[in-house]
Amino acid sequence: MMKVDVKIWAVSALLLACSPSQDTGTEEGKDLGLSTYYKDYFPIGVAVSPSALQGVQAQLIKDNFVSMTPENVMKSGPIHPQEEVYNWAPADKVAAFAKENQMKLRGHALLWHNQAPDWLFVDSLGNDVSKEILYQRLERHITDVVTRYKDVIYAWDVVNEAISDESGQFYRDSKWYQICGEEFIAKAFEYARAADPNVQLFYNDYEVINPVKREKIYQMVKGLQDAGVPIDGVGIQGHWSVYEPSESTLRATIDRFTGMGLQVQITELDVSIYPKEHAPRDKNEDDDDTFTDELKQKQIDQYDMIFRVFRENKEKLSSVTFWNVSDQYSWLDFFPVNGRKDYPLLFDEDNQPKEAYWKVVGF
Ligand code: 9MR
Repeated sequence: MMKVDVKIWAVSALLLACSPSQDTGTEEGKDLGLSTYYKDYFPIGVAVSPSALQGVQAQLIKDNFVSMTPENVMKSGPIHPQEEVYNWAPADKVAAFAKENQMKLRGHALLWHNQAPDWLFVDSLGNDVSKEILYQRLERHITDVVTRYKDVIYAWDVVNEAISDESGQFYRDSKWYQICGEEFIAKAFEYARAADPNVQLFYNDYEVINPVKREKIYQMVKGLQDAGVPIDGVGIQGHWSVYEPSESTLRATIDRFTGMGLQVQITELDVSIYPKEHAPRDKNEDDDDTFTDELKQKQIDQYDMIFRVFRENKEKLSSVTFWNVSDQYSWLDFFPVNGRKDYPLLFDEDNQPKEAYWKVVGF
């Protein structure tokens, strides 16, 4: 008898937990977890460091997210610091957590101008290597990293941020571009496809809401597709603010990349409480980092709009990922203004859901 009761209770609890339409579902204190509310829309992920995978944040991650992206540990500098040295342990930890908890994992990032190791670009005398040598190194790096996580990673950011922010310049003037020209982009996708025929391959960038940069990204991606380069999707990072984007700009941004036959994902979402700046600078006396009621309301409204647009575009978006877990720590505490606290996420400094969270799940 006892056993039957327990079973009935467990089944009802499961039904309750899986149903976003329960009218009590969005009341504070009866939280189903962010991803459960969105289970009929798109998977929701979060960028993590290995240190977030224990204690309070680990629980928060398990309760709210069904996907993860390693914030730093799979980038080429951290994971491949010297030509013959791989630092697998931190990345393995993220991969193991994903497997243990049946979470999806996005790989980030195989080729980036930032956080790339110095050895990659120079010979033993410190001179730039030829493009042939750079391609050999890139192929080995991509093959080794993609192969190691083949069993758990479903999508890779293959090339990150190759387009310039300057309106008069198409490609970013990176070490990759200086040595190889634009061809390195196609090569990276080809090496990744050869290492894993099944993984989804993405181009990922920020400031896609800027119409000039967006058009350059579109043209580049279209060019890759037309040339038969194995690209499966575009990652719109989404480092936004309470002041941008507007609803019409957000819609235009998503729409530009749909209809290409590619996946579109929001890969690095956060909503800063400050006007957006892209260059690092020192903190000055005008930098007030009080999270005022007015800013809280602006952030609630902005998150509300963003997720409404995402929901309306659920057929076009295959995933939405937040960049960091909670306001306890975010990369925006150090950038662009070092030491200026930001509050960009849906969970507060104590890892509790903010009002913006309740707004996002209360549809
Ligand atoms: O969040 C990352 C931060 O911890 C690193 O210090 C920084 C290095 O530049 O990279 C941050 O992540 C970036 C991501 O890899 C690519 N898009 C922009 C992200 C924020 O800068």
